[in-house]
Amino acid sequence: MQMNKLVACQHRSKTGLIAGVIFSSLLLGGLALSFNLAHAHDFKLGDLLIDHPYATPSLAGTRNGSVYFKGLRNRGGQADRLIAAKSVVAERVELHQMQMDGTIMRMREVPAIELPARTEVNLRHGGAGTHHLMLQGLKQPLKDGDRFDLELVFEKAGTRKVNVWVQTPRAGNASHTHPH
Ligand SMILES: [Cu+2]
Repeated sequence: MQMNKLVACQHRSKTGLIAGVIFSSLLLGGLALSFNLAHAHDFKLGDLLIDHPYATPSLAGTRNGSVYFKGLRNRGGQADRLIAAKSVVAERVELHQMQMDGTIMRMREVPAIELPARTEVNLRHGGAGTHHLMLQGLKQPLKDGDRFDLELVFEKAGTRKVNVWVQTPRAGNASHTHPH
């Protein structure tokens, strides 16, 4: 619809043609941008790439939630550490690690998540040894489709605000217990 109007105006005059070309570029640029935003979701901070932060919808009756990442990549030659996080949606955000305790999977709070040089750390949900961020005291339940800001504090790289997408994980090992 809009494209047709632009094409029509391009035939009117030389000025119209130039304006039309500029408007077309802007329009196409806008389309390309929204396409990228819909499909890619990552944040950069120095050598760090924070890939797709996501949270799972709240379980009924709980006031905590977990934030995961597709990955946290350190592309630099120097190790860094994630040392803290905070968000307005929760009273407190803790760094957690899953650990096997006999046959039971438990999680414990850790002071930092190590990001060795030239390494990608897996922070997806599930699995012994994996990390996640724990939202404690959620002000309201997280619902599928919600988005919220989260501030990540790295020891060397500094602070980066990222946007977390609330989504139901695809079929797989989505469940781990949160005995808080
Ligand atoms: Cu946890």
